[in-house]
Amino acid sequence: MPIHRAIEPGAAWTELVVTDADWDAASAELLTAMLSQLVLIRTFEEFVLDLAAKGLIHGPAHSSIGQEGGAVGSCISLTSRDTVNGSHRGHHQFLAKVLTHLHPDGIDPAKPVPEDVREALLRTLREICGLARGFSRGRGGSMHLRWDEAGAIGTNAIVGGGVPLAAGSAWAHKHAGTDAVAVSYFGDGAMNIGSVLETFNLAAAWSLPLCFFVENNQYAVSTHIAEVTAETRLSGRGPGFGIRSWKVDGMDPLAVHLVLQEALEHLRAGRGPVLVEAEVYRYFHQNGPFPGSAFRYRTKEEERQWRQRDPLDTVARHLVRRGILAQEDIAGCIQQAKELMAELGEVILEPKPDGKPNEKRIKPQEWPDAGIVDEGVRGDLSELAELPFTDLGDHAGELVESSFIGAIAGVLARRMETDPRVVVMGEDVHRLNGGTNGATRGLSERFPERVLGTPISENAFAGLGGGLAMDGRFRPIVEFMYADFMWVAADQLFNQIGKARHMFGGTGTVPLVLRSKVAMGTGYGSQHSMDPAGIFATAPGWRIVAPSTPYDYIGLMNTALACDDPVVVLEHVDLYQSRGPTIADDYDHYLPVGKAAVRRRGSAITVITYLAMTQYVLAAVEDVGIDAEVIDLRWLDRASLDWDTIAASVQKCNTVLIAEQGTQGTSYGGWLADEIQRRLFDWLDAPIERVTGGEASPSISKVLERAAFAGTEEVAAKLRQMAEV
Ligand SMILES: Cc1ncc(C[n+]2csc(CCOP(=O)(O)OP(=O)(O)O)c2C)c(N)n1
Ligand SMILES: [Mg+2]
Repeated sequence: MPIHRAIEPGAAWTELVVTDADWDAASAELLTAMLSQLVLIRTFEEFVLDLAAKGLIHGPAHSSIGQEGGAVGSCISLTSRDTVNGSHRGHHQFLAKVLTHLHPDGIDPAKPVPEDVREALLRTLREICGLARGFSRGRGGSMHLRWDEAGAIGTNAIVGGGVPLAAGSAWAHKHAGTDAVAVSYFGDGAMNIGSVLETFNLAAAWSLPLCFFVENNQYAVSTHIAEVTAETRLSGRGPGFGIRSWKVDGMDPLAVHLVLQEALEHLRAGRGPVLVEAEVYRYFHQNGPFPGSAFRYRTKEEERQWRQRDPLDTVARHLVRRGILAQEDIAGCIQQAKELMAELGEVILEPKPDGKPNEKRIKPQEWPDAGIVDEGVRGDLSELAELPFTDLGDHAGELVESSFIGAIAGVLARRMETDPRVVVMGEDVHRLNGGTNGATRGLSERFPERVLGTPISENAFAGLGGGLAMDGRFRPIVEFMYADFMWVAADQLFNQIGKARHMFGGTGTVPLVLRSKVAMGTGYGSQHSMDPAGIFATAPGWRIVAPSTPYDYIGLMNTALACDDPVVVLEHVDLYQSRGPTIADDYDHYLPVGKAAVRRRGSAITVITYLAMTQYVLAAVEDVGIDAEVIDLRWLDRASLDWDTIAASVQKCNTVLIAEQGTQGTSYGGWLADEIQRRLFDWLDAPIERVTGGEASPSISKVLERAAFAGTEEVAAKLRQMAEV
């Protein structure tokens, strides 16, 4: 008979329960500060729900009424340097962080509401209503609240989507040598999404000062927690990842505060992440002014029972019991908050012309100017203004032949040497003599703290890189072993990193470089062979560079690293072993944004291409013996395309071929063809032609793989066909 030995998890998992003695021991200042915050947040949200009921909130109004105890109890002991982010239900956490930032010693409930609090509430209200003077100029609204100065680094509409970003903030706190911490708030529903669990693991592996704070309100929209997980005690997830975990009554702000005291001690001492599960209850449905029971997924009786545990009432009761405040003081404090919200409403609302009595509308002058709709998808590049841009022909120095892979390792090493903010991360980048291709050769020996071998968790480490970039103290370079993995990390790349600058109203920068390898032709098959350019080009926010020579790699990487936008640097395995002229011992030159290279002058056909296809196009042109002009784009995104070079060439040749290797479906050239014919139709003598791979993603079989993508032969055939017409 085998025997079973019980195994204890390495990290503790406990429930903290407060006693009356704890309530007696709590300072009057703490309890009055809690009361002020609870009243302001509750009253603010009641006002928002009132606006929603009147149809004055465009989009969802996810109220947290009932759940304020978790937010106030946890934020009240954070400093302004500590950071918090949250999810779609984040008004309470955002406001608790903002109020603590403005008044770390507490707001006196007996005094008039301070002017800076009034201003912050108005700005928050404006943001929730989508108005020009909101924190993000009305672009983010209720689900994207950010005020960096207060350490509120952004709420998120993707369930669990903000959690990897918070890990980036925590990494920055730790490696900047501070004892600041990050807190990431999310719901019970988020506990089952990969990016959250990936981040548990990553944060624990790297011992980051990150508090995972789950508000377990038992429901995700109308789905009860017991329907979607077998272990409903969510703090039990922590010990499996080696994370110290607590369960606490989140309806009790003092209990949450006491847990946070313990958690903060753990975090600030550098002992790694913590998980706090706060049991809370939202009084209303997912969204809007009706209770959940109105939608039949829970009962009125259940709601009544939870309301008896109301956090505001609890704090008020103890304040009165201890003789710190009288019942009238509390009523006065609530009344004052109501009057304040009514006043703030007057600032943004006016009677609706021809409306019913008391019917209101947003004052027209409060709305943003529709003309700014596309402003700030990327930055204005002013950060590059002082850079000395040069191209190969501008150098007087000696030219030497260098390998492409050597150029990558060389420029990365040089930047890490000159810029302590540069951090490299990815799978195996720290081993194998420079990762799987040698691109990071020698870096981990020289910069062990800044070359990070990651777990296989693309969402977590791409998101961590994103959070690090948004924090601003570091310049992350994230490596994806294969470009296809962008689908694995799609939320972080496209919903978070790509959209952040615009969505938050241009209030921050996202200086992230993503190195992404195109491995077409290596026999790695359908899931390791894509060219991601077409996807990045059609998603907002990214800049894309596609270097085809070692010199260009150095110049483009340097510019990408200096740029405050996220930039994907495409690398193609066919180029790694190629060689080309570079400047001897010079890794400090920069290529300008938006400058293509004309690799061959000609007048018959303009061929537009990029990355490894450039060499195949040049070979095809020689084969066919046609006088084509070959443009190597270098910069592929909508904002950085070199329209001067393209237009001059089209005006000369009047015929265009766009050549790329990858599949038709995710092709880069489709939208470019559309754009060229819109801009330059009068100069075109024939429809724009394109060469792409087939519909299927390349197979493993060498024959089928070669048939799936385009190369010299396909370009040559197309050029012959075009020449015949
Ligand atoms: C990835 C993703 N899936 C689904 C949704 C739609 N959605 C928004 S909130 C929500 C429920 C989230 O529940 P929970 O995490 O428990 O937070 P709570 O609303 O209870 O605060 C869902 C399904 C989303 N925004 N993101
Ligand atoms: Mg929930």
